[in-house]
Amino acid sequence: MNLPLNLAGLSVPLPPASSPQFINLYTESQPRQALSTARELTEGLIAGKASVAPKFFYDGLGSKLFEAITELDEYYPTRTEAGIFEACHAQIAATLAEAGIHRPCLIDLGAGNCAKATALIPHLHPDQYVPIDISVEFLKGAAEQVQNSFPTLDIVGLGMDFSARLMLPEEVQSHDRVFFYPGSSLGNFSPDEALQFLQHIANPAQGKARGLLLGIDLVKDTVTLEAAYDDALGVTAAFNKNLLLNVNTLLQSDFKVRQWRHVALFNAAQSRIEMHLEATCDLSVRWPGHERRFRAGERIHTENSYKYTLEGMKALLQQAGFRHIQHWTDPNQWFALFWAAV
Ligand code: AVJ
Repeated sequence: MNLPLNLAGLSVPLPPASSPQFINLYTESQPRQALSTARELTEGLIAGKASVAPKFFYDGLGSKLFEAITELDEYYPTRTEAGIFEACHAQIAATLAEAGIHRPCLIDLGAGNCAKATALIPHLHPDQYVPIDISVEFLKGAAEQVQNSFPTLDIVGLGMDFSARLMLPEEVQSHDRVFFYPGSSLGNFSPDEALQFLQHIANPAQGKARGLLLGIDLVKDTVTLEAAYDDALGVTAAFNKNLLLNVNTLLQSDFKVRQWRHVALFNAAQSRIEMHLEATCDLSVRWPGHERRFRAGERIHTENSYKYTLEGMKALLQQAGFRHIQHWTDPNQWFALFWAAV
């Protein structure tokens, strides 16, 4: 907090805050959270078609592996989105100003290393910056870096699993909220779930949002898409397999990483990249109270990453209740940035 200090009637500003506020609402160490996580993982693992939700990629190492993915040649989304921001930040700032939003509260959903917001903050001049991520320790470090770059910015970091429910504490400024959902992370939801999530943000009584700045990956040729999720170096394979190590920690299970193979494919009918882990031999996994056998070739579904068309995303945003929808894209139309007002 940057409150003025009152000395003999003189108001002397304090030096800038050196560390951001941080509120952790996702505490794996708390028995209640640990129990519901164990239930969720068990349910997915004992199902006929086994699955683990993609939020379980992001332990400390997972967040670092994802950061490495964003630097790969094959992984075009991060680079392409950054290019759109660079080319269009003045138009984006003008769009917000036209909507009467001058000092937004920028709420960064799945902020990770906060790199995208760091590039945007000098152009949007937020009053408050609220990075949110499930990877709590990683986010703490990133929020401190942002504070170093912008010493006077009011930052409220939130450790939170917002895929379940987006509930913001009262420390988050309630006026001029702009939700920032970059990187195409909305693509992890099915279109139905995405609609529900967007409806929640667009509902004035719930999100108290003025608008949404959304980055979304677009449908393109299968070769480009599949290469982005199966890179030559094997970083995405490591990112996918690391999920098993995180599950071992959370569930006390005994997955052996070497028994699994990374699979990424574009499911054109559903317009989504799918990632799976495939058993390379007959094997069994044990955790307290359970055992699951896998046949060689059997898979655990770990991620869907839906790809949209410009028209499809515009329709979804309209259906969710947003207005004045605009978008910016790169010359190849590989990625799009949408503005949607409430
Ligand atoms: C963080 C969900 C946007 O789907 O492209 C990257 C995650 N998975 N490589 C994506 C991811 C494999 C990423 N999102």
